[in-house]
Amino acid sequence: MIDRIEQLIREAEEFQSAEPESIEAFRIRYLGKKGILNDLFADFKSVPPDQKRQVGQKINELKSLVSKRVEELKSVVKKSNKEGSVPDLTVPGISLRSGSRHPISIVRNQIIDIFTRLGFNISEGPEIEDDWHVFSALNFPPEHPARDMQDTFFIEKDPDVLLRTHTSSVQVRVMENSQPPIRTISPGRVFRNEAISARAHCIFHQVEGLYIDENVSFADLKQTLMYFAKEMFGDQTEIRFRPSFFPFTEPSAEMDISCKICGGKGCNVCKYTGWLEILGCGMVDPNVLDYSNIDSKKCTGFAFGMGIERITMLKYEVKDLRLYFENDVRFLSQFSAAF
Ligand code: 2NM
Repeated sequence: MIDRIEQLIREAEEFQSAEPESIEAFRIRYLGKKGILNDLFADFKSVPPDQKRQVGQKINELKSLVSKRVEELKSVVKKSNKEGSVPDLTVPGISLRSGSRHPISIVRNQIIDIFTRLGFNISEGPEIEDDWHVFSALNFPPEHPARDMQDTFFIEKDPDVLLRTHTSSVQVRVMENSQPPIRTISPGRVFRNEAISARAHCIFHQVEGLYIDENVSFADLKQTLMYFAKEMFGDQTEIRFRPSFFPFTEPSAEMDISCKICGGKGCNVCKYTGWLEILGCGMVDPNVLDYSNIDSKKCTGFAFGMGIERITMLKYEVKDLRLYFENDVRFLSQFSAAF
């Protein structure tokens, strides 16, 4: 019997496993109800009394060895499980879908980038304005139709509180608060009381520009806006000016670019004219300078204004203004996250 127990002790010592199932099978084989140790304890009854002490010691030795071995093996498994929970860095990652920038933001940033390269700074001002900054200081006569309830959102009449209809109001504030040389652009939201359609919206975005110094000429205006057109729409872009009228500029003009869709040959985007209107501009009316305490005898200036929605429509061939405001991801995700 001693030999048999010693054989079992060697076997138990040599037992190796990292599998929880086979460690448990090992435990049951020795320590289970019908296990080896219970059999040995049963056989122990028939051991002659003079050997009982020695055999008993050997059985206990086996029992504690098996228990110790089971605990040892289990703790190795536990530890390696913990190591197994460290992520496998070779597994391909789940890629995060990055958002995209709104096309109006992309184009606004491009316009800002082009004019800051020419030395223009950026000015901002309130969306909620008063009559002075939106109309009177810009040389709008008292009965001008733009002052009509039909065109302008009035919040209060007396004192007058209204939503700006153009960002020229920001430039009035710049002129009031600084002296030439002034070179500034003012991007921002503007509001007009219009029925919403594919071509009109009551909220849209503008960038207006203003350059005031001694001897600023219409040639400076043309050169600046030609640079802008070529940077924005490509080196092949041509420009032309048509006479126009604005209360705040004299002379005033509208600038067209050669149609970049058909290259000037004529298509339905340019309505077969080969030209696309992109902005209004002109020499700042001396009255406007004087109203804001800039000496119109010493300084001249040019100004321009453009709708970002329109530039974006031409650049990306967006056919309906309403897409800019609906935030439909099928539209938005077509634009990149860059810029
Ligand atoms: C335009 C067209 C022409 C303009 C004028 C001014 C200011 F404040 F200097 F008088 N800012 N922007 C201007 C001139 C805007 O938008 C079509």
